[in-house]
Amino acid sequence: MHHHLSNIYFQKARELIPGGVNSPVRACKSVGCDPIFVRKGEGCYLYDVDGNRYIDYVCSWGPMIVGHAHPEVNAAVAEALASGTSFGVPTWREVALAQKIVELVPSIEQVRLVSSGTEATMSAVRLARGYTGRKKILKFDGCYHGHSDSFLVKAGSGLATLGIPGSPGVPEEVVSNTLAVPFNDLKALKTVLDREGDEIAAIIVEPIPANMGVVPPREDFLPKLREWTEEKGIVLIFDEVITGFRLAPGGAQEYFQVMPDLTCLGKIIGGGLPVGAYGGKQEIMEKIAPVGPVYQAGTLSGNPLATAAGLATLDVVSRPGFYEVLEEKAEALENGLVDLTKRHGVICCLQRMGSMMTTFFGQRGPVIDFEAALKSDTDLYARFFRNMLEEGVYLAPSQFEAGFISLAHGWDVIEETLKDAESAFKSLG
Ligand code: KE4
Repeated sequence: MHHHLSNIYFQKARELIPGGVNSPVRACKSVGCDPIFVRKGEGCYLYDVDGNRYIDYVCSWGPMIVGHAHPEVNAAVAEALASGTSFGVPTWREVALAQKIVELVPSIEQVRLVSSGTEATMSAVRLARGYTGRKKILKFDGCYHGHSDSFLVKAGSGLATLGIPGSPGVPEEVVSNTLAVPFNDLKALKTVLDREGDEIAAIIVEPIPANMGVVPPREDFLPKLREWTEEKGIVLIFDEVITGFRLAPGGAQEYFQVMPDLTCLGKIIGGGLPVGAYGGKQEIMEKIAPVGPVYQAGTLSGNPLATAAGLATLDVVSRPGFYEVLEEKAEALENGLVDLTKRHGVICCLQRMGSMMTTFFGQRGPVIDFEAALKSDTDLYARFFRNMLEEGVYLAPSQFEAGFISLAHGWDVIEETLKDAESAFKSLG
C-alpha cells in the first residue's frame, strides 16, 4: 500500500501546524513513520486519502465505541444542526445529557459539562481545592489527566516526591503542590498520607490507567484509596475520561463498586464531538459558580451538536447486551493474539480490561506500574505497528496507549485482525 497523498498533506501540514498535527501523539513519531491522513470513517474502518482501508483499534482514542458514522449519531447531529450550532444560552439537550449521566454514573448527583477531558480534570481539581481549602494534590506516575499545568509533573522516583515540571513552560511553583507516587503502590501512598495527608485537597486517579498502557489496579488498591481519602478528608477524583461508559454504563466505579467524590468524563459522552464533564456529590458541586465561589466557565460547554452526538451514543450503549458482546469480542481477540505470540515466540504481555487492551512488547508481565511499563521494547512495538498498518490494521501509534474495540467490530473483523496479526508477527523476524 502507498501513502502518496498522506505524505503530501503531511508535508503541507508541517509548514502550517507544529509537527503537522493538532495533538502530539498523532504524529506517530514513536512508531517511526509518518501519519496517514483520514478521508472518512465508517463502522470499524478508517479510509485514508490514498484509498487504503484500515480496521481501526484507536477509535479516536476511545470516543467511537459505537463505531464511526453511526447512523443514529449522524442523524441526531444533523437534526441538531438544522436548528443552529451554538447559542451560549441553556438548551434542552444539556439537561438531557446531564440526566443520562446522573442516571448511569452511580456517584454523580450533579454534573457540569465542559468541552474536553482536560477541562474536566482541571476544573475538578480546582473545585476540590476550593471545597477543602487545601493546596496539594496527588497523582500517580504514568497516569495522564490532560495537559493542564498541575498534572504535568515528572514521574516520581520511587517514594513520593514533590512534583518537578514535566514540561517546559510549567512553573515550579505550580507543580510544587503536586505529589506523585507509583500506581498500585499502597506503601508509598500510605507514607505520603501519614506525612501530609491533611494538606492534600484531592487524589486524582485513572481507576484503570490506560495512558501508560492498560495497567489493572491491584484488587485492594481502589478500596484502600477510598478508605484512606475518606479518613483524611481528601476528595477522591476518578478520572474516567477513558473508562467512563467504556467499561460499563457506570464506568470503573460501577465495575469495581468503589465510589469517588468526583468523576471526570469525556470522549464517549461526546460521541466524537467535544464534550467533557465533571460531577459528583451535590455538596461539593454546589461550590461551583454561579452557585458557589469556585469559578469555571466555557463558551461552547454543553454545545447542542456535541450533546446530540453524546445523547445518541449513550442511547446505543445503554441497550441490553451492549457490554456483554463487546466483552466477548475483546476476549476472543485477546485469546487469539496471546495464542499467536506463543506460536511465533513473540515475548509480550497483553493486559485487558473490558474492551480496552495493551500488548506490552518485550515483557513477560504483569506490568503493574509506569516503571515496569517503561521497560517495554518500544522498537519492537513500533515494528509491529508498522507491519499491522501495512496489513490494513490501525493500532495506537504508541506502546503506552490502549487499543479499543467498538460495537462495529464484527466477528469477521476479529478473525481478519488475527490473520493480519499472524503475518505481522511473522515478519517481526
Ligand atoms: P482531552 O483533553 O484530550 O479531551 O482529555 C484529556 C484526558 C484526560 N484523562 C484521561 C484519562 C485521558 O486519557 C485524556 C486524553 N487521552 C489521550 C490519549 N490517551 C488523548 C489523545 C490525545 O492527547 O491526542
